[in-house]
Amino acid sequence: MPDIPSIATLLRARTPGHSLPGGLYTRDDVFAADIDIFFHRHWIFVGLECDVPEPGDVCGVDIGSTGIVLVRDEDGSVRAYYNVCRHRGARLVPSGRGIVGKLVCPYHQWTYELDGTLVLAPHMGQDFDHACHGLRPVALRSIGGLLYACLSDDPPSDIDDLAATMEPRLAPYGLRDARIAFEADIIENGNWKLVIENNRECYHCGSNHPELCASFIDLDFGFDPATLSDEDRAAAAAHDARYAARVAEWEKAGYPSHAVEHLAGHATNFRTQRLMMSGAGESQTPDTRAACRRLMGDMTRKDLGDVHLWGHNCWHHFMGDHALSFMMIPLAADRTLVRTKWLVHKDAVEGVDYDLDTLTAVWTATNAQDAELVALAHAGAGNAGYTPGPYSRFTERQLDNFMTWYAERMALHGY
Ligand code: 3BY
Ligand code: FES
Ligand code: FE
Repeated sequence: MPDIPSIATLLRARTPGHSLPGGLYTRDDVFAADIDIFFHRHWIFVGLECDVPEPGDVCGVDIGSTGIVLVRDEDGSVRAYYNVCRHRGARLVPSGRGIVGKLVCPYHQWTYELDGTLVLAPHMGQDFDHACHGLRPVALRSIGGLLYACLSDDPPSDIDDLAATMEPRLAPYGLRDARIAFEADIIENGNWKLVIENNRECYHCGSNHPELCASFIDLDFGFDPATLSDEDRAAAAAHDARYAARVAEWEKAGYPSHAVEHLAGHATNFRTQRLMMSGAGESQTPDTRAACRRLMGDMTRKDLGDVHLWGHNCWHHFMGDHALSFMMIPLAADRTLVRTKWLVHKDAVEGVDYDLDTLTAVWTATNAQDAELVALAHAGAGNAGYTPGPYSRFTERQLDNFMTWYAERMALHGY
């Protein structure tokens, strides 16, 4: 029986510019380390302010075995607590959205205010100290209406950089006043890092995503410039010039658009950029035109492209008429939850301002296609014949950037 290499050995065996040694995608001990480091010690995207729009709205979110509950309190602030009762630790609320007056534990009815204070604990005696048994808070930040939580007692401080970059970019989209028009959960049969890899390239788009390709333009020009004909090189240069002109025009109009990347060297992984879209350029819909007549927030224009934001467990698209928010939570080494929310202005009315099928068509199809691709990649990573393969320097450089960040964070946490 050969020795099983340690996680650190697998990480050291990684060849930059290549996919990971298979065990880093498939092994249970790596999954446990990933959850501990990337989901319990880093800021992760957990939901939206519009998941809990009114005081008394709650939303349970499970991150591995650790559940949290998002709560809109009486003052209108969103708070997060561990979803665990301070009596004997029963889970307080089920996962998903609900409405409560107070948070009442189903087991022995300990009762908490929305601000987490314990107000009722029957039969605990005169000398029982309620004040010492409030719900345990979880660090939470709302960035333009996107909720990020960190389960560590010492959350990375560079969440401030994400906030400084995204608050002005998101403000016109009014996410705090948006409504979730539709939500879909998919459990993908693959490791979370394969979900990330799949999301950070569009090498696979042309052959797999006919619906998305109507509007989506790849971030990275997918060709080696050295192999291009003069004609194609001129077309690529014209594309770059058109994009640069759009960015300049958007920025002059007050809409930040240039790329900002915080990858290796940062704790909080993010990348944002305002992207052009193809066709009519308005929205990720089958005909590339706005699906919703009522625009998001204060938006008055439909030609402001797509503000794209990635984190290590999320990706989002903010467009004039609607927004898409994807949260990714690993369930096991080979299973990952991808939760998609389609957002519209809170006053937009289904059937009047938008047709739900038109709104959701592109990403319903794209998610299903991506789930199949991730399952294929995971199946291959567990094959005895698997060896790490080369990322394209032209279309897959973001995969290498992600894995460099991943390996760096693992090393900083002792691997
Ligand atoms: O991040 C996204 O949403 C896009 C779509 C397909 C691949 N990816 C770059
Ligand atoms: Fe919650 Fe007993 S465990 S009241
Ligand atoms: Fe895809």
